[in-house]
Amino acid sequence: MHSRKSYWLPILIGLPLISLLSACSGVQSSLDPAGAAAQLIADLWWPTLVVASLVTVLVLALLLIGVFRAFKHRSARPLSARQSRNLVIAGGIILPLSVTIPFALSSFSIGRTLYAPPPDDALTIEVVGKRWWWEVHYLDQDGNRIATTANELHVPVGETIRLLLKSDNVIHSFWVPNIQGKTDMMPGQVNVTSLVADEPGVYRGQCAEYCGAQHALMAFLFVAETPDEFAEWLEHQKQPAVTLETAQAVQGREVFSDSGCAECHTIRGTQADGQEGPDLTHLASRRMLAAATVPNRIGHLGGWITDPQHIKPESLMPPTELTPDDLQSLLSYLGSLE
Ligand code: HEC
Ligand SMILES: [Cu+2]
Repeated sequence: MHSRKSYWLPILIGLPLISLLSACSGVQSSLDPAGAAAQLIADLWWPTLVVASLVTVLVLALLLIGVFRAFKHRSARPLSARQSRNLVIAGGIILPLSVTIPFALSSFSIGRTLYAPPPDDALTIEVVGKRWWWEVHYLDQDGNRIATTANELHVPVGETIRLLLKSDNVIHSFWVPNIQGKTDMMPGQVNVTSLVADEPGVYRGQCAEYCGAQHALMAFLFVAETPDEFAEWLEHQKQPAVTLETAQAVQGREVFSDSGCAECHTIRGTQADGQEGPDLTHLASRRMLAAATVPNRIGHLGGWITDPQHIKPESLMPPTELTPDDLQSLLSYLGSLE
């Protein structure tokens, strides 16, 4: 018959193990690499984990042996001066150096690879850290902005991408754990980095430098797709907003310009040219709203417009009071911006 004890032991060991392992995969995990840089980082991380664990076990074992001996043989003779010295040289100098030097060297060499300058003709994307969202510009070979979007970065797989990282406010940090390491976004400075996505997929990027109230909800989606899909997407993003087909959408465009939205938001191809908030020209083509905080569905969109402070307290978008009719038209307009 099983005793209570034999039943609990597997649970006690198994549960933490399962929760530990679940951190090894997913759309925001540096242990589930889908890009060359993330692969290098993971390749360094695993040996570090193994060696650091062994060192911890070794140190704790020595400590326990010492404590045990001290209690058991109170009268035991202390080590001779020579033995003590050898112990310090071996355990205090040789062992730590032989562990840390190889790691320092490989970390340095990986760092050099990670921050190697991208090729001159690489596709260039400018990302600006905002409070608390991401402005994204695609540049042509001459550095002109050809398409602007927000909170969703698309890249073709297998191609080296040059990123120009900026901020016009506080320090943010650009990080897509599955693809690359963190790079800070500093006001008054352009940090250049590069990345390659190896596998198509949708990953989650996260601001990695505390930047104020909504830092935790400053995320974005990183969409790696085939070169054909990417070219099609970019071509579409370059276009101005679609022509409106329903009377309700036309009415919604009026609501948009009469309710102050246009002062903060740009919709290319219309009068709206505000700069404070995300470009909404192709809002309906995005998967999420408000820096990957809520899914881009009509209910969430309505909730966001009437009360953004509920979804992201202290966010820089004010609430807007609208009649139900106006809200419906506005939602129908925004929903048409594919
Ligand atoms: C004072 C400036 C301001 C005004 C006015 C304003 N917004 Fe915004 N809006 C913002 C900012 C800033 C954000 C980004 C908030 C965040 O994610 O933290 C935003 C985000 C959004 C988003 C999410 C976009 C995305 O890519 O996720 C939508 C949609 C939106 N606003 C629609 C509207 C509509 C519709 C109105 C008018 C009823 C409006 N906004 C009025 C500043 C403004
Ligand atoms: Cu930030």
